Amino acid sequence: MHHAYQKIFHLFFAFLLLLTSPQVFAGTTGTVSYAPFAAANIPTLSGMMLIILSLLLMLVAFRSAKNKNSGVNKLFISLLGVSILALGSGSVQLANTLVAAPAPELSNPNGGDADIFENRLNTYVNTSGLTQQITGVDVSGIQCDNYVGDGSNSGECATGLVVNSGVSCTVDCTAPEADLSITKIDSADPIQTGDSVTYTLTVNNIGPGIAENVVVTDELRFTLASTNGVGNSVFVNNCTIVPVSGGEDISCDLGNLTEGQEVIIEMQVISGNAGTITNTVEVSSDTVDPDQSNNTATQTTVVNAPAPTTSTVTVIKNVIGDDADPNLAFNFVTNSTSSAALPVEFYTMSANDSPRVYTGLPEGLGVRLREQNVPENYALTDINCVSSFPDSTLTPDLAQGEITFFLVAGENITCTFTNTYTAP
Ligand SMILES: [Ca+2]
Ligand SMILES: [Ca+2]
Repeated sequence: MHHAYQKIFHLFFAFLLLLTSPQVFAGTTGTVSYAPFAAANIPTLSGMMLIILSLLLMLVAFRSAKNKNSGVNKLFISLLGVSILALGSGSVQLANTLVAAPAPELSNPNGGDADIFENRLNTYVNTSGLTQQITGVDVSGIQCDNYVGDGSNSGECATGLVVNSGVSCTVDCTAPEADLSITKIDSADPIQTGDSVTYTLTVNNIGPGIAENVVVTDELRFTLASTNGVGNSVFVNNCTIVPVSGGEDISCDLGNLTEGQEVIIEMQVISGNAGTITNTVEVSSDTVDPDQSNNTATQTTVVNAPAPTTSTVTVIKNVIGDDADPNLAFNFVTNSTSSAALPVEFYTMSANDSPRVYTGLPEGLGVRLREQNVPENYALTDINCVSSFPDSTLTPDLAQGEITFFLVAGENITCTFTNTYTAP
């Protein structure tokens, strides 16, 4: 199929690219801070929450002492509040004051900091032998869009998370995926041979991440007639012709595309012959694309041959009957409303003769085909005319042995005159 296209089409491509510069990120690391956890029975409260709670409890204890003078309850509530205040304050202080050497694990029993690295799933195993609590996670200086940090993600190292000995938490800084898409539309369909059609390719990064090293490939080898077909190609910006087995492709290096970034490529095609242009483009990048279904686009464009403006008339001689002589000549006369286009012609035809063909006849020409002086025992029994245009009215006059009609532009009419042999 593709070879057929190669024979049919001669294409001319011109590309226009709209690009912006790629985005660059710094490559520093972040930090997970942790500290020993002293109250495993209250695992879900953050340090600040513990302070607030302890202050409330102390307020309750104060009012209880003032209003009810209930010694036992006052003492109990006051002690509880102070103990929680101490715990909460300790947690906050540990986060601010304890600085340990960066470690890939939560290995220091006294707490510390662990590095967070870009482009990986950072996993922190608590090997300290004690229960630890995450006191802070800093990803402000690194590319880590996958990290949520609000405690809603199970297993994520979030501030306040209690990590039991031997258990791990994670900070997901894997590179985000980027869903690239490409579409291709044609400016006209169908077109005529010699016409041009402009294909518009639209590349879009749906995101969420940056698509790195985006390349658009047009498998021109399946579309073009030959290498001569791209001899006159003009490419702007980053599109180049790439020799491949079986022909040439087009490759466009678009660099990095940020989320939402769109690139328009315009491709002009000039058809050579009738048929159908089928062309496929593909977009790819170094970044993981979760949806490959929108990475290719195929467009077809029908190319019609220009409608003929002149007409053709064909006369066929047919003779039937058991004893009919296929070599017997019958007399014909053809004339028209324009002697220049179709002068009066007298001629003979037998059933063995090739059809008589008149070509290049102009639109509106009136034509008369007539069989006359029919030989004895060969009655003219049918005049059957067929037009290439179904709407044409063709009414023979069998008694007169003739048919007249006016030609429509591009019309082809074939008339068969049938004589039937009748034995004497
Ligand atoms: Ca995609
Ligand atoms: Ca189309």
